[in-house]
Amino acid sequence: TGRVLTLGEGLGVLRTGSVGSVATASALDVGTGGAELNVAIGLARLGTAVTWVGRVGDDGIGRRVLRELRAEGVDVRAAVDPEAPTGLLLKEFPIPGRSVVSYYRAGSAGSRLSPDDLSPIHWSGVALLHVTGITPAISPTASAAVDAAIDAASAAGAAISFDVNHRSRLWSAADAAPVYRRLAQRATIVFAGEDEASLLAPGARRDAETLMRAIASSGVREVILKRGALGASALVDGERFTRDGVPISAVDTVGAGDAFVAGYLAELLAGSDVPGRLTTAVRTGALACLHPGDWEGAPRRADLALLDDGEPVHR
Ligand code: KDG
Repeated sequence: TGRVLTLGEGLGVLRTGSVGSVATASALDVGTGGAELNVAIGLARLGTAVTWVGRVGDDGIGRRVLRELRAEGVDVRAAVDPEAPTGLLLKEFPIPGRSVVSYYRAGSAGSRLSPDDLSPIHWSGVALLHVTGITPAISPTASAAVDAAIDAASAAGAAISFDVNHRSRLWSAADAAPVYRRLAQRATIVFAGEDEASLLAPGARRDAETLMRAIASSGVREVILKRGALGASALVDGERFTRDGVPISAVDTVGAGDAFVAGYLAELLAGSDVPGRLTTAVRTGALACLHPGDWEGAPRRADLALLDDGEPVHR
């Protein structure tokens, strides 16, 4: 075991209550999100000690981000920035099960993350650093913070987990791909969707095995291919594993990948083998799809069994 450390932007999430558009909705639900925040909460719910590092504005949304993280048992190392607002994300559901996200985050407090924000961190207790491809997209200083975190974590002997998380609304694939390749080369564990894997391994044939072997060839020990409803594949120390998805009817898939990562990493740190890690990961990912929020559906350990249990009512 040991602590996970993650860093990134925490956002307010405003979403239509059900199918609808902000153009006509009369009310919006308020929540929070941000890929690394989602992973941190997912881990905390599964019993893994986790620290989140980030910056929020001196505003209600920023206070909400910090409250939610603390309420969920995440250790928070956050700066409150009086000079910039907390960023926002708008989520609309044009048809059932389909989500459309818009960002209001340019110049946000979270994007002012920099290597200085890491100075209070004691790396000795950190077993694993988790970063995503979103943080380098939001600003040059945030990108530098990711590199500085990898430097410090590597020096402390921690494992490095990298989830590509390509966001085409933040930067182009052409700009992003070299950064993703550089981060993947420094990682112990890489998570990618199939399209993202192609960014890491340009020119490789697009079947799972070829993509995973191409990514592993740069020295990555564990490559995990997230395949959404189809489940996941992994290549760990040269050995291939697959796990089918869990059939559910998705309300909102935003955040499912983060819950999947939390499930995988929680099991890794608890000492589970690769099949055990994948079994939990596809379940945490599936359960996260059942809630319209970005992390609220992420399960606690006891909730994992809900997917097997036909009982509609527990009394
Ligand atoms: O993975 C879910 C995230 O995408 C969401 O919570 C918001 O971090 C976010 C982003 O940049 O899209």
